[in-house]
Amino acid sequence: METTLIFLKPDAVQRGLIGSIVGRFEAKGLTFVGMKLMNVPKDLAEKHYAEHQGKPFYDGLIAFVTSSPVFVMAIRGVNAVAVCRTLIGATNGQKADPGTIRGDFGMSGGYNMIHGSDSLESAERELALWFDDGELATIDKTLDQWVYDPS
Ligand code: IDP
Repeated sequence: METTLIFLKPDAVQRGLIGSIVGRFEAKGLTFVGMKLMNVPKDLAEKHYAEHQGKPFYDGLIAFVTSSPVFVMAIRGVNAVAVCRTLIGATNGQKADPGTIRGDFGMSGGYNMIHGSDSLESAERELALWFDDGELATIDKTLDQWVYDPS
C-alpha cells in the first residue's frame, strides 16, 4: 500500500469540479485517508514547488495556488502514486488523453486543476508538508476485498 498527496488547484475548486474529480478516485477503488479545503500559505506553496524555483512559470504558479482555496487529499491504495498520476494525465490539458482528469476537464498547462505526487519519495515529502502528524485517518475498508484479488 502507498499513500499519495493530491490536491485540487484553485481553478478546479472555483469551477465546481471537486465532486466530479473526487468521485473518480473513489470509483477507482482508492481509499481517502485525509481531506481538507484550505487556503495555501505562501511558504507552503514555495516548499511544495521548490524544485521549480527559477523556472519562468514559478512566480505565476505560486500566485495561482495561493489565490483561492485548494482541496487536499491523502489517497491510499496499491501503487497509489502511479495509479493516481495515470488518472490525472499529462500536465497540459490540451495534450492529456481523454479519460484522464486533465484530458476531460482542462485546456491549460498552468491551470491544470490537480496536483499528484510524482514518486513515492515526493509523496512522503509532500504528505509531511500538507498534513500534520496524526491527521490522517486509520480506516479498515472491508470493501477492499472486492477491489483487490487475493493473489
Ligand atoms: P505535473 O503537475 O504534471 O507533475 P510539473 O512539471 O511538476 O507538472 O509542474 C508543476 C506545475 O507547474 C504544473 O502542474 C503546472 O501547474 C505548472 N507548470 C508546469 N509547466 C508549466 C508551463 O510550461 N507553463 C505554466 N505552468 C506550468
